[in-house]
Amino acid sequence: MKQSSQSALPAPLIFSGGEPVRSPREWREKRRGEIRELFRTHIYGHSPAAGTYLQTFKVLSETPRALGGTATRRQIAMTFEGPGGARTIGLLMFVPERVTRPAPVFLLLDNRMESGLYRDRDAGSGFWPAEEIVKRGYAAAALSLPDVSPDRDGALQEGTQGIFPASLRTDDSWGAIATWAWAGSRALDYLETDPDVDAARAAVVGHSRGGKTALWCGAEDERFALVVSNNSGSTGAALARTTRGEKIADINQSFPYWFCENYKRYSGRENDLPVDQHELLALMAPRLVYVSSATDDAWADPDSEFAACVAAEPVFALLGRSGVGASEIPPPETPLHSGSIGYHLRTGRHDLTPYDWKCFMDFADRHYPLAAMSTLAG
Ligand code: GTR
Repeated sequence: MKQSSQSALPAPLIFSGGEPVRSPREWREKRRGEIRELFRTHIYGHSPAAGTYLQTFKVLSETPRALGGTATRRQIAMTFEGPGGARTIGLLMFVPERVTRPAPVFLLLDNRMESGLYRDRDAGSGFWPAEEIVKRGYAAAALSLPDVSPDRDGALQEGTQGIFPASLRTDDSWGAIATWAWAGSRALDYLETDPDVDAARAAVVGHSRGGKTALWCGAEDERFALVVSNNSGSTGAALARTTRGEKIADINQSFPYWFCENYKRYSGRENDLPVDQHELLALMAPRLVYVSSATDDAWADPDSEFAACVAAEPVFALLGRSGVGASEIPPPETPLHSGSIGYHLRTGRHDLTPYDWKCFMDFADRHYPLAAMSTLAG
């Protein structure tokens, strides 16, 4: 494995054969695929290719004047069929009512089932502040991850993976995180068909295990314009080699079903991994990526999350984008929003809060081309 000169991290701009990546084209056409394949084989697993299953979408309900009259609530059933059977997943969304153009969308990969609070009524949730999102002219969509695949060991076949026979699984097959991420892409398939949504301005957001999922979703699916990882930590934004929080051995021990079987080989052997997490962030380039940390979240290790942002910068630079724009972690409540890698550190514990959402939307407002933004009427 090639190491970069300043650190022990694998170098994203050196091919596995040792040659440097010399142009944006070499990155796009060869190196990006090489790195993504390493992540698939050693960490997250391979997800099924399009064409190996059928999918259908059905709008189940449409409720105007929701969220205090500001939004239409829409519930969609996404059904998938494969050789092992069929599974249906619900997608919940609110689209702003008073818009003159399709709205850009924030899709939350909801690991806490908080979005369910809004299924039939206007509830309030700091974790998914749908009212605030809509107020700012964005559509708010959410997928409940346990509905996609239960968050417990031994249950992959109960979830969406059950559309394929278990006998097809290999050591580099998708784990729960990749299954959740795959469902995020299927939600985007639906959103592309929704006339109220500007799917070219779609952000995927997740917290913690959902943040790891959002990153993998954005790495696999280049249609997402913005990828947001909140407090994602180990096997999310935090560098495996430097983290002082959760290690690969810890995560494989507690959550043996999240990643592919091959990942277990790296428990206690971080330095043998052919990639590190800055390269996952680099897979988003030249799109927008956002990492957020919290001061009391030592298990996710803010320093290693920030260091991954810095180490991803050379790839963004090669593609003509600026990165996070600082080499030291900023003080709390001082978001870094100038480049294509956004970052903030929030005071407080491991959580997804209205402050975090405000930062994500500020970042999107700043970087999405103005012409593409929906405009609130009246
Ligand atoms: C922890 C786990 C972390 C993180 C967190 C969460 O128990 O060790 O990797 O994913 O759960 O999802 O809240």
